Amino acid sequence: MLPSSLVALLSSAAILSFMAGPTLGATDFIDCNSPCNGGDANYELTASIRTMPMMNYTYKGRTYSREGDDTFMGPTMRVAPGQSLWIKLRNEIPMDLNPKQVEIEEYWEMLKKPGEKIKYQYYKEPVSKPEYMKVDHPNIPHNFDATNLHLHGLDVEVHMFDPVNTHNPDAPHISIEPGQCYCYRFNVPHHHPGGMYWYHPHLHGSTALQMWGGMLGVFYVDGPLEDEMAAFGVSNVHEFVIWDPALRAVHNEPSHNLEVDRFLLGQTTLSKIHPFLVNGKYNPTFTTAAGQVLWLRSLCATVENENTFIVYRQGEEDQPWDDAAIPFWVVGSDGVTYQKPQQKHILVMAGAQREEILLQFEEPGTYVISQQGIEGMQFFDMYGHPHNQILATIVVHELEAEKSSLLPNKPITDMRFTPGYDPGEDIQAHDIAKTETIVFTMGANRDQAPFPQYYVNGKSFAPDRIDFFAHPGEAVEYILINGNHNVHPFHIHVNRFQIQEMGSELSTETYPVLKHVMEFDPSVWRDTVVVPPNGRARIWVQYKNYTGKTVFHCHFLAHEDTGMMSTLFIGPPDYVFRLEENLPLLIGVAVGMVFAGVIFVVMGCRNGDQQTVYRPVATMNELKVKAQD
Ligand SMILES: [Cu+2]
Repeated sequence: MLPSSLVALLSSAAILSFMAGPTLGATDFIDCNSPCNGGDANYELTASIRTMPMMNYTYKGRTYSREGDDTFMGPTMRVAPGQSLWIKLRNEIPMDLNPKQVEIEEYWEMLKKPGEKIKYQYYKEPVSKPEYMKVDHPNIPHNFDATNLHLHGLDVEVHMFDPVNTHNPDAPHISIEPGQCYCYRFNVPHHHPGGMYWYHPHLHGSTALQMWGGMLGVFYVDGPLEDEMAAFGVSNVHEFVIWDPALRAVHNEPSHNLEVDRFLLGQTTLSKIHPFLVNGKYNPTFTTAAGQVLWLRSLCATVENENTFIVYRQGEEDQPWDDAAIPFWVVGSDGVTYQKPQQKHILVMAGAQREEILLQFEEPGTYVISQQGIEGMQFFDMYGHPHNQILATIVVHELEAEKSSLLPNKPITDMRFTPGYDPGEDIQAHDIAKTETIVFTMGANRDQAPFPQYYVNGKSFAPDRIDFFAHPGEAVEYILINGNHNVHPFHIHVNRFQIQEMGSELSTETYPVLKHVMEFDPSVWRDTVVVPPNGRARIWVQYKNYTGKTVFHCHFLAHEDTGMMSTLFIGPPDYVFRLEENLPLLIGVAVGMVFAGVIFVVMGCRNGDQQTVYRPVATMNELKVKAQD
């Protein structure tokens, strides 16, 4: 009896330990009093809610800025290639504030009545009761007071899921609740290109809300560009951070309070005003001298809008850009420096893209940087979204004779820079391990929440489902398809790509700016690309050193929060025992073991019977009878 009960005990212990799942890996949550400063570079960020004046509004939103700061932006961070970087993120956003998660009844009420908010009355009919709505809970905006951190464009450890660098395919989002602290530890590789990057929160459900509040900051990786610019005599350098906060007049008072906004309900709230601000100001002024080079390190940190960058002499901004725009030079994109400056007369930028821009004016005067011509391709193109607007003004003074030291020591066209990527690293066709298709589409079904719906390959985001796999060292071709009439900027974490092709079914005659949306140089490395409306982009991603569970998504953050994101696993995932997947096998094993145990016991009993009941005569007689037959 002892061996069979021992077997049963051992097998049930094994089953129980399987059922408990993987032992929880260490996480990087820390006690807020504990230090997080063991890196070569150490930073501390605090998320909180602050009120500050902006334009004619009193603005209240979630921010990394601190008491006394006159900007919504967080502190600038900097690291050198090869350094370790530790960031302590503290969440001081008060718990349980508004906005509450949108109730299903509110969606239902809104969707019943097509009108100014809902253009899409010709899609699936609404249902007769809110309880009949099809609800996709993970993709309804939520988690407003929790947060986390994304280092956008950096080639560092995966850090969307807990802990940093996780290889557990079931790992949950890093979600830092009010009052909690997290210690992010990164290793910036020696080969990392030096340039302009940025950081922002990335918790599914609250990314757009927190970015509308101003949770963003600039991040630099040291590189040769700054010294090389200084050597050319380029010293008039400014950041140019474009941002589209959601402002809303409340009770005719020029104030805005994100806390009372019913976040993203329908995503088409007409009461919102979305101006473009530059460095947190409406139409700020930059100054330079004739002949001097003005270096604008630009970041398009918009939540859900693209914009153009066109330079005009003031008063000429109504002229076609092909005739009247003043050319400028771009010397780097998305943190990667070019070897040679490229001349442009218009740039179309979408959320997350960075461009290193050099401007040089021959004549004194006043100039403007204009955003225009995007109507028809902006998200929904609804009233309330930014249309034509002056982003900034540039005043160019006469160069005084004694100030010739302000001039560069060579023409911009002759400047050469150390490229962020060696030209020998360009991806070749024979490097491509596989081709995959990624389709961005929207749904506008009035029987579903959230509304509208956002999909990648027909599916909304599911954090526990792994959608794509890749391996370090391999290059993968992705064919990005945009099935919608508005743009979706594609961003992939950890690794960069080169664009091979872009196209659209729309007419560049009807949408002249589309020609510039589709302008690309296959040698340029990017981490974000605008997938043209009703169009496509074919890209080659080079997977490098870091592995684990991460994501790619649309960088219109409201789209991402409502489903337009996919999980991506780089390298082999850790084995994780999933009870629901393995239950049939487990039941089979358990039943088999019980059966084996029963047989063992029965056999044991029968052996025991033979020992106690001795019937030699009967048995022998039976055998004799058979032998005689
Ligand atoms: Cu999108």
